[in-house]
Amino acid sequence: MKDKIQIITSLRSRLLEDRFFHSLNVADMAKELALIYGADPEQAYLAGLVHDCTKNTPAQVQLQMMEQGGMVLTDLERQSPKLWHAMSGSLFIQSEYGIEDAAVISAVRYHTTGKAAMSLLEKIIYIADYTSAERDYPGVEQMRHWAHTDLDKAVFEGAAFTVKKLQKAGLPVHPDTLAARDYYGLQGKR
Ligand code: DGI
Ligand code: FE
Ligand code: FE
Repeated sequence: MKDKIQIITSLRSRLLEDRFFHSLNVADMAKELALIYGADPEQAYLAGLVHDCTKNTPAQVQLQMMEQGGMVLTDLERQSPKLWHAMSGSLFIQSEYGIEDAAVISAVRYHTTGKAAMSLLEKIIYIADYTSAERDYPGVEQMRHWAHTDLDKAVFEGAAFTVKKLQKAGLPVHPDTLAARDYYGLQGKR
């Protein structure tokens, strides 16, 4: 596996400047959340660091990576290029960075949509992405509060926010995104 310095050097050249700094901030937030919720802080930092590694990779190249990796896209996925970097990224970190940790691979894979019944690391990366230092959407402070006090509530609010935003924009909502909202919405009602 490439070490942290090699990975950071690679990301600096692969990503646009803002995206590179976003990645460092998500890594920091992921580590912070790992320390609160009892996950491995180094594992969380690594997953946060690489989560958007193919975000600035041309669509055609990402399609090639997914085909080569044997990923078969649904019609909805094919029509939603914004979802591709999570899938292609989960392959890229294995082939280019030598990351074999299945928990890290899955956290990258599901960081955009979320899904029902996520692992602790999957939830940490999903929420670190919403609450990293440079995020400044209305409501981010409330989201940071939930992130630090009730991770499942934060996942529900994040997923519900994304579903609303997509519906308003007339974009198709991935079944995993809906499943994340519904699963964590019910969690809160137990
Ligand atoms: O990569 P980031 O910008 O840091 O964040 P992200 O990986 O959560 O990607 C956010 C983008 O993905 C945003 O433009 C909305 C889009 N997205 C998230 N869930 C869905 C989705 N797009 C579609 N079509 N369907 C989804 O369920
Ligand atoms: Fe992303
Ligand atoms: Fe991100």
